[in-house]
Amino acid sequence: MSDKRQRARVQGSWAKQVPKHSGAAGPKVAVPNNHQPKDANTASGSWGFGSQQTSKNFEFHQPSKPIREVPQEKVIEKTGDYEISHGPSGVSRLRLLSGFLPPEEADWMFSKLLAELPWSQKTNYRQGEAYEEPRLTCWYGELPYTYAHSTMAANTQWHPLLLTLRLAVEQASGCSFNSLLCNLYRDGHDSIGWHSDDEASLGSKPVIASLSLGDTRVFSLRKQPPPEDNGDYTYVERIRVPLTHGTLLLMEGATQDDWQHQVAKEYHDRGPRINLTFRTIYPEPEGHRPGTKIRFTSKQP
Ligand SMILES: O=C(O)CCC(=O)C(=O)O
Repeated sequence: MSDKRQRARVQGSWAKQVPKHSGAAGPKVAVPNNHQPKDANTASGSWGFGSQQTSKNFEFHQPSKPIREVPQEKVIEKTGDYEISHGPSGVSRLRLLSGFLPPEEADWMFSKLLAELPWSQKTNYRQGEAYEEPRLTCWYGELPYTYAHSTMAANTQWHPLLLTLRLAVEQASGCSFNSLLCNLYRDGHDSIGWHSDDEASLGSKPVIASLSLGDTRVFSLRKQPPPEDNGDYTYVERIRVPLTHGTLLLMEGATQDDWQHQVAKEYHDRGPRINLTFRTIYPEPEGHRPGTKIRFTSKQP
């Protein structure tokens, strides 16, 4: 290759050839000898091109906004009580009871509920557009349940196994529940998007008891961003809780005010999973639009 072609072409003229090992670290720039930085504190970047020479100094300015770090996601997988935040609405608490159901019991309960519950796919609405939820559900209680602009009629005749499980969950949690949302994730492609269980019909600071059967899925939580972040979740705290066969998870206190949760899709093999979320539903006041959120987030697919 000719000497000329080996040189870099810069701004319409051929720059001087740079020695291969200049010794300095970092990206190399052709700096003529008579334009070396004068002082170590000034990052001086100058390029001279024959007769048209320019000189520019680059100074370091402290960024006006503090540098924010994305907090590392926490993992909760051991049985215990976890205060996951304090404020702005009070204490948010998770209580995890791994192995709440012994595996052999959880096995036959899973098979029975899979075969005998009236599973169906609900149609929700977002901005007037209908979409099918990516999972199957059924709803038990005295009252219908409205979210995502569609209402689930209540199955008032509880399956006997669900009554047994409700009693066990009430004894463990010290709370009573009048309703149950059953979710069936047929495989890893079924999911539930980011949302809070904060419909007005659930009352203030609801306790939600979530019992998992079948394959493990990751239950994720993310903190609501402060108002000044305008709905940007980049810097919020995150927690992941792998929910295994027979595990009971209680969400208490301000968890539905200050956090959102989801079960994301997974793209490796996942078997079916049933999740039973026991709740208490209150009648909506007269003239109140069913499904109204306390905070204006909406249950996603
Ligand atoms: O499947 C789960 O663990 C979560 C279900 C859930 O978030 C819900 O029913 O609101």
